[in-house]
Amino acid sequence: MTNNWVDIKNANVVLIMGGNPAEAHPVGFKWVIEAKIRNGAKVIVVDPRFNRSASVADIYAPVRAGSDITFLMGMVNYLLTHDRIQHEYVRAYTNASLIVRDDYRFDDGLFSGYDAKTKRYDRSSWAYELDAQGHARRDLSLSHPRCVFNLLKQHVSRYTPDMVSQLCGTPVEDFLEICEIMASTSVPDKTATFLYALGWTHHTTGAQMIRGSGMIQLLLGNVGMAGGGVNALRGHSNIQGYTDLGLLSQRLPGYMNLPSDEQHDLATYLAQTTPAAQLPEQVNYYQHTPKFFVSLMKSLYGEKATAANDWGFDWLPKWDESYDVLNFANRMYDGKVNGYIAQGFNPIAAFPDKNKAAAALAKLKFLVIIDPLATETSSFWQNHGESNDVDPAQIQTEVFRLPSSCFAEENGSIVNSGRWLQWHWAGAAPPGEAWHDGKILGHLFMKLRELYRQEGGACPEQVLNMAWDYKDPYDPDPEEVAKESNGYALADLHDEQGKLILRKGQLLDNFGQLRDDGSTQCFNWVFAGCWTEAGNQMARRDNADSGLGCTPGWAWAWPQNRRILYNRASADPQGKPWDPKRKVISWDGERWSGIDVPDFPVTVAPGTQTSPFIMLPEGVGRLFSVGAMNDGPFPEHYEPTESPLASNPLHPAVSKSPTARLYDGDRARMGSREEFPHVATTYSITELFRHWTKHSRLNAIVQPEQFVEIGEALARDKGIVQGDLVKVSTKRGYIKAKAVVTKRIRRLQIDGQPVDTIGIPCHWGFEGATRKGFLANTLTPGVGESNTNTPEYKAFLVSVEKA
Ligand SMILES: Nc1nc2c(c(=O)[nH]1)N[C@H]1C(S)=C(S)[C@@H](COP(=O)(O)OP(=O)(O)OC[C@H]3O[C@@H](n4cnc5c(=O)[nH]c(N)nc54)[C@H](O)[C@@H]3O)O[C@H]1N2
Ligand SMILES: Nc1nc2c(c(=O)[nH]1)N[C@H]1C(S)=C(S)[C@@H](COP(=O)(O)OP(=O)(O)OC[C@H]3O[C@@H](n4cnc5c(=O)[nH]c(N)nc54)[C@H](O)[C@@H]3O)O[C@H]1N2
Ligand SMILES: [Mo]
Repeated sequence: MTNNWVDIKNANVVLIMGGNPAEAHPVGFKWVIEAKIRNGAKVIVVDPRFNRSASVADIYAPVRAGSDITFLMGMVNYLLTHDRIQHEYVRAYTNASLIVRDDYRFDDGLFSGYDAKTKRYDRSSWAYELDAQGHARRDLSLSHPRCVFNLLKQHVSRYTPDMVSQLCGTPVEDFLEICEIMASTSVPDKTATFLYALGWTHHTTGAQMIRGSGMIQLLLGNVGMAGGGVNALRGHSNIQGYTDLGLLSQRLPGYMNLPSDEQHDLATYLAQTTPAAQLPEQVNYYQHTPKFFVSLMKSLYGEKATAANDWGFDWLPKWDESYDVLNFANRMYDGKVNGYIAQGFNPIAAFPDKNKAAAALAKLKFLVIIDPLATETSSFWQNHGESNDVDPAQIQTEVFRLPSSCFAEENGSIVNSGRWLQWHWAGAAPPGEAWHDGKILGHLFMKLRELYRQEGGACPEQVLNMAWDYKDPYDPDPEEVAKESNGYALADLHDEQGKLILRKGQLLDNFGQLRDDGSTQCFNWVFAGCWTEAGNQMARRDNADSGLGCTPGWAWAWPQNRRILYNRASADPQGKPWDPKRKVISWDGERWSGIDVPDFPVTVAPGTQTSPFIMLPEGVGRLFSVGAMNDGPFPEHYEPTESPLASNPLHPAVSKSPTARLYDGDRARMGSREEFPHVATTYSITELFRHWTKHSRLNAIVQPEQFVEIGEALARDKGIVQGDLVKVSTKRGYIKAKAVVTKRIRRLQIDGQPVDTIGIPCHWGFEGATRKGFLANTLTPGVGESNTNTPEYKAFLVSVEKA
């Protein structure tokens, strides 16, 4: 989230699209209701289903699963053609005025630089035209034909209301009404917030859907404002922490990139990851990257990391490709993986294409499950009839189950969607033989290190040189680990005037104290400040409101306890709040201050070149993305990999995402619209959490049995009535479940043909206290989003019949 849960109450408009918070975030959803009650906010839901969020919304509009870019670019087109944008904000705070290179093109569905062989773009033309000093050229009058503003106008001109209706199935009147309500927030004293989650991320074009909402918010002047922003509703209670800590395969903690295969030395890596300012006098925060990185290396390798050995740079793994779930399932399937450790993860239930996943697990030599429960993955080798029809005699994988505790049985911090690190305390001791995860990992690490020490082997340095100086190395304490994330001074630290700011061994106060000379260590620079000499900031529980529901004494938010990101943009270029009633920070002639921690150097005065987005080298929000996206500088609608249309009417020759990752083996597992005519989408329900609360009897009582949702029109055509057992099939397999026949899913007219949607909640399986069922992911396709490789769980083709 750019903002936070409580701040939703400040919005005038709440647009929920690609998420269903009433169902999946029922506690946080109360702030949507607060916005309605206190502010008279309009709540809008755009979803393939009239879901539980829609049931309390002011406006609901249907959309075909996987078509949201059309809707969003249609909205951009509306805002531009009706001149409903926040002009001053757009001119000063976005890259609308920056001029793009003259070899940039978009023709017939492809941006310039496409290589059909590698399915990759050479992105060099998606860049600004530079002057002799290396700064981007700019036309603040927005009249240059190649300034971002005019390129954007041209790009979205195809997304007319009729095109939106044709591709999304949304009635034109509904679309226009929603555009008009959103446009009402283009004035400085109104804001809209976007709430989204998996309904956007689970598509081959998912990242561009999210970008689309960011572009709309920039045009409306809603980024940095209270009640504004782009707000991702995160998943598992600590999934935000997971991303912060860099657990994605290509990342390091604090959103730094793992060095790539080509970045052979520290100097090359740092030169390529530390951006130079692209506008004159621009504040550029990422110039500090070397301090973040060297402090991380000191945290990883301690005294072994020295200037002479590039702080242990060679010991870091180098990134060659994305080791995401699709890649890993494929590697296992191809017999390239010996062992797999699933800790707090149920891959056979969570991966797409379960039948392939099961075959992949069967090729492992060993599989380790670290989990408090018996998961489908731990029993993947057992025959469970139709839902897992395998022959145990043919499966040689040795499965080890290490019973772990559950989060409620340990101390630790959890990062919520609003980036708040909240400390929690164990409610009970783990039962039976269960160990804390840290203790299991500590034991594994110590044993591995012993083996490396005794036997050598490939690259022993990485394990032998790792700093592991916990009081009990077999069972690191959560408090020690949290302090390590915050970081320490490794020598007395002085400021520029020579004044002592920290003594050797003291905890850091903030990431401004980090050094690139080895005198600080910090595992995760964005967490610096969470546990200082003043104590555990995450354990604070002071609910005092500094204004607009901001509670700086409650827990601790990264970065620097800031509650609204980009809050410099809540004030105009002179530093005056756009909306006096919604003042977040302002310039008082000497300093920036306000209800929140300013995200701008507090003594740097407003000026034309000091733009608010200091984490970008150009300092302005990107309507045109330079160099960050794999699939285009502007969002473009491509059909899902399995699409109900013969072709994409926008550009029939390039119907589907040209950059989505699809392995050859998976291509053969894709179905056709002739054989599988209906669109399916998968989702969650309140009563069950993923695949684990089905083990709890109370949850099992309220949702005892697997079901799928089918609209009345299709049910009538197929002779299906409420409660019938139906079989839903894709090219990859089938499930059987009870039919819920509902008005809440409409038949849509798409490109002149009727399209029906089938809703598939995904919680049941062959373990647990509910009735046994099928894994919903038996149906889903193994194709990855162009930037993140997230599978396309939310739009694929099925057929349905009475079982
Ligand atoms: N009770 C409960 N709460 C949970 C979870 C749970 O399993 N149970 N899971 C947690 C986790 S891990 C996560 S990641 C979050 C997920 O939170 P959400 O993303 O909110 O949950 P989903 O139900 O997966 O999907 C949200 C909505 O997206 C819609 N949708 C599907 N396809 C599209 C599309 O193409 N366009 C649009 N606009 N909408 C679409 C679905 O109909 C659904 O209403 O929830 C978390 N909270
Ligand atoms: N078709 C389809 N597929 C999806 C999705 C979808 O919407 N549709 N959503 C995707 C998303 S967003 C997600 S997040 C994944 C979820 O995929 P998983 O993360 O595999 O799902 P969970 O069932 O939550 O599994 C988590 C496991 O962690 C265990 N656990 C709980 N607490 C602890 C603990 O403290 N320590 C340890 N070691 N284990 C613990 C639980 O018992 C459970 O078995 O599924 C993805 N797959
Ligand atoms: Mo998730």
